[in-house]
Amino acid sequence: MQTDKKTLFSAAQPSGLVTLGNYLGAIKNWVALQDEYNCIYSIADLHCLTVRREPKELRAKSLELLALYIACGVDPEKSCLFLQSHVPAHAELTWILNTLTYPGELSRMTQFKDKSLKHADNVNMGLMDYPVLMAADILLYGAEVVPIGVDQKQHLEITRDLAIRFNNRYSETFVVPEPIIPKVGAKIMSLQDPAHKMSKSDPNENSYIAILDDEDTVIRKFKRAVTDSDNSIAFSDDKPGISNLLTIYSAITGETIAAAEERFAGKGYGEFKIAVGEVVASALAPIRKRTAELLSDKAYLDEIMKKGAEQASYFANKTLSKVYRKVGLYSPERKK
Ligand code: ATP
Ligand code: LTN
Repeated sequence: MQTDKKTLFSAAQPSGLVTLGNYLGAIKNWVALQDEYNCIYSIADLHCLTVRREPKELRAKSLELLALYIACGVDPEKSCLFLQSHVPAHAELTWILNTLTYPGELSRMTQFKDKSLKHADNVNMGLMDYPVLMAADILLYGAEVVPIGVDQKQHLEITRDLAIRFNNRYSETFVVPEPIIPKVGAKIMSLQDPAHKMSKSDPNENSYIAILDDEDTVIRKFKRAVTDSDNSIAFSDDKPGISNLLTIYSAITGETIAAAEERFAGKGYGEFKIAVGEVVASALAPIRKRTAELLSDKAYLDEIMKKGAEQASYFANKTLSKVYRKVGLYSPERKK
């Protein structure tokens, strides 16, 4: 890792299938930013425990997500890739930050409210504390920028608040991070209900595209996408289904939304949906193939995550020692 560049941190949860929303809102951007920043990308397995998981599945998904990051173009030679649970400093800094966090500010978080409704039988402290662990992730590395989808913006704001609060109470310690939110693709909507974001935890499989879906499945899901009864391919607030498809087309091809509208002017919805399906399917096919290849070489993936955890620990422990000192935790003199 080069230190003359600004540091960037981001993560995703190994919580199930990675969707086209995760790819366009986050991971695609991670790849593009690798040369400009000193990038650290984590697999947020501790965050994942805030809802009930099958332990065996969580383990498998963690490895799969690492393979997927690499298959999407995150280069382990350029960026640091590691599992959050392999660097204990994340949990340790969370404890310190908890002492500066008020329950009221956590219970107001939109994601906490949504997930409490969705998992009403398991509203645990971890679910509420989720943003503090996320703040620890970011602050440990002095990250100046954090590429995320729109849904995580509120968590970045609390991260900034905690950094400023700590700095004010104990003296300048943390960098106050800025979000990077993509212009197109920051909030991909469900294909079945364009009023809601595309989410891997949606029980209706037709509502999302998984990055590992095969070509026929991708095209079939786009053919079934919910649109309006009108027949003009135009981006507008009262046409959320078609607008979402135009956004996906534009984010995948790099063509502007206006150019895409022109390309499909006068064409029917059926033809447009197939065209979107085809560009998405051909963008995802090489990722699917590469993920399978990588997963067949577990030793290679284990090596990458071990090296990543070592690199990450070095920076994280340095920050944590500084924090422990500033808050007044005693440390014995080191012998020379
Ligand atoms: P869940 O849907 O289970 O709550 P998630 O997909 O929101 O999970 P992560 O896997 O941690 O959670 O998200 C990884 C990244 O993908 C985050 O930066 C998030 O903002 C982004 N993201 C998630 N859904 C979308 C979406 N529909 N559109 C754009 N970006 C998204
Ligand atoms: N909560 C995030 C995943 C995440 C994250 C982070 C993102 C965990 N720690 C630090 C950016 C920075 C989500 O996308 N659901």
